[in-house]
Amino acid sequence: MKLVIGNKRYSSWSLRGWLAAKQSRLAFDEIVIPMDTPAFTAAKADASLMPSGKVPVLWDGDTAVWESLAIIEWLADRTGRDRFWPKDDAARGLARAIAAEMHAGFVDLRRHCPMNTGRTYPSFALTPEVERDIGRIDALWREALHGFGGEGGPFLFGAFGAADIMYAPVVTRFRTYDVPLSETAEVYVNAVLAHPFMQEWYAGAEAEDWRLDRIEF
Ligand SMILES: N[C@@H](CCC(=O)N[C@@H](CS)C(=O)NCC(=O)O)C(=O)O
Repeated sequence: MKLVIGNKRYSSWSLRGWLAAKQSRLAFDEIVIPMDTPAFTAAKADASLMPSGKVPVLWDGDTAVWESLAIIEWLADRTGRDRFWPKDDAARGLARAIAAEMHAGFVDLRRHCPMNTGRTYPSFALTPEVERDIGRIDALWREALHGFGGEGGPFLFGAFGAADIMYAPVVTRFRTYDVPLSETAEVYVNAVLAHPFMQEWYAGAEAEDWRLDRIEF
């Protein structure tokens, strides 16, 4: 398999695809194409690399799978649902719902607080719309963590899985933008940032020397 992604410092959707590939435990090659470069523009026009013009894209042989949730589902089909989703029906229903809500929503948070793994902005001024997104995410996390988190791990549904993968870039944003959270959510943020896959991603981001002025404000 190969996974086409953007900059590790900035590409939040790429992080989701990459975490899904890591979580599958299947071997994959990583193709990093820095965004806002002629190489990225060329790749966007190349259907043999980026059929939707966006990253991430997972190539499994000749099959391309884009959209982070679709990549998770493809890999869950390949490796077994339990690696990604909770076994319990009620937990899995909630996990799927909150993963889908992340995929489709939280536009204000995503727009105003772009992912940047290399920076922190202490006391960042949040708009009311962004605060609404944050409040909703904090409540969803608490619902998952209080309902099912005791099953064996510090992640949303016990063990690290699809819901954590979908929210991992939000976790980085909460740290970058110094977002005040509930105690439960703060503990969860620390657990995700300490996960070995996240540490590996941060190290990769740190090693990059591409910088985008539109994000480094
Ligand atoms: N809904 C898509 C979002 C993919 C996406 O927006 N990727 C961004 C990078 S984080 C991208 O490729 N942007 C480049 C562009 O739109 O030109 C997913 O779940 O993967």
